[in-house]
Amino acid sequence: MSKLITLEEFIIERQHDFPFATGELSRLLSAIALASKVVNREVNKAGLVDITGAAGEENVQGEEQQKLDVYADDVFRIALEAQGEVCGIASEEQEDYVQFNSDLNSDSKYVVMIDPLDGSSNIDVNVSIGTIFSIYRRVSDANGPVQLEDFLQKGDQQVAAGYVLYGSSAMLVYTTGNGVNGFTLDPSIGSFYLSHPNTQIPKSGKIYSVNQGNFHTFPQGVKDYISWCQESDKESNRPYSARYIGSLVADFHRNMLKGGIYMYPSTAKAPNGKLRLLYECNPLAFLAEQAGGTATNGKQRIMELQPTELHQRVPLFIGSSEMVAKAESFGVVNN
Ligand code: AHM
Ligand code: MG
Repeated sequence: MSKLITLEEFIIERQHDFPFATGELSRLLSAIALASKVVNREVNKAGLVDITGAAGEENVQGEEQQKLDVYADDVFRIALEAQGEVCGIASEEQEDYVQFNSDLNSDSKYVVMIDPLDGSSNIDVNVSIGTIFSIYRRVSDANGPVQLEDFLQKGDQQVAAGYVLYGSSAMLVYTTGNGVNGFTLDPSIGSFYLSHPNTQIPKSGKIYSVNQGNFHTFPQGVKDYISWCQESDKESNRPYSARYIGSLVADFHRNMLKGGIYMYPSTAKAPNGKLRLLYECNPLAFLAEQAGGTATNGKQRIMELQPTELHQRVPLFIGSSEMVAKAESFGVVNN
């Protein structure tokens, strides 16, 4: 039997790859892994206990919140605060960022951006959901309170990012800027094991993922690209297959392993697309690029966009580099 490598062993082994390595980032990642196991346990129980269903509140974007969203948000916040390496977090589920005030956190160097449970419309129907996280070094004075500017950094400033996929297996996939590595949870032992070392997105693929129900309100270039994906052409393996789970983490993960493009363009209802730059697009863009793929808003790299607000939305085209370039060539930004 080849040697199994646990996530914790791997994080420590790779610590020296990280430019500011002092063990803090390693501990931070371990706290995220621990919280994700707790959330995974609840996700797995969701069909058994009466935990699913709307919590009766709307989140800051006016969307209905599910109970597990609230639960996951609490679990990650509590784990990150208790662990002490983080001075504040911003969550898709909270209107404003949260500052951690305890002695443990007062001089911490990191802030975390998190979408605690993405794809929440899939909780009730036993379909994969995910957590997405993004880690930055704070830029404000370490002796004062954490500031909005600590959270409004370009994606290029991320020091680590990753996701947890609660699927047929739970997986944690992350990068610290030295490639992408994936770990699969052995639920009987409660450990993540390295299962997808140095993951690379194929340069091209046969899958396009988009909510085609919005077709009529997409920019003309997106419509033209989709029609092109559906045309027959032996040489370029078309028609492509359409695969859309409606859970970004699951769609992204599949495309990363098999090759493909995921798109959430602007629509009539959502002129800037639906997805959030800080909680969803930047972390996945960092992973995509680290795996050899691309992430753009249709004309510019996601990670070079300057955020102006916490819950900013942006169109997203992400996945295999040749496919994203092809989509862009159709002029997929707003008419
Ligand atoms: P959420 O953060 O409210 O769960 O929304 C994000 C999700 C993504 O996971 C998914 O790709 C997309 O929204 C699906 O949206 P739509 O139903 O409009 O296609
Ligand atoms: Mg989300």
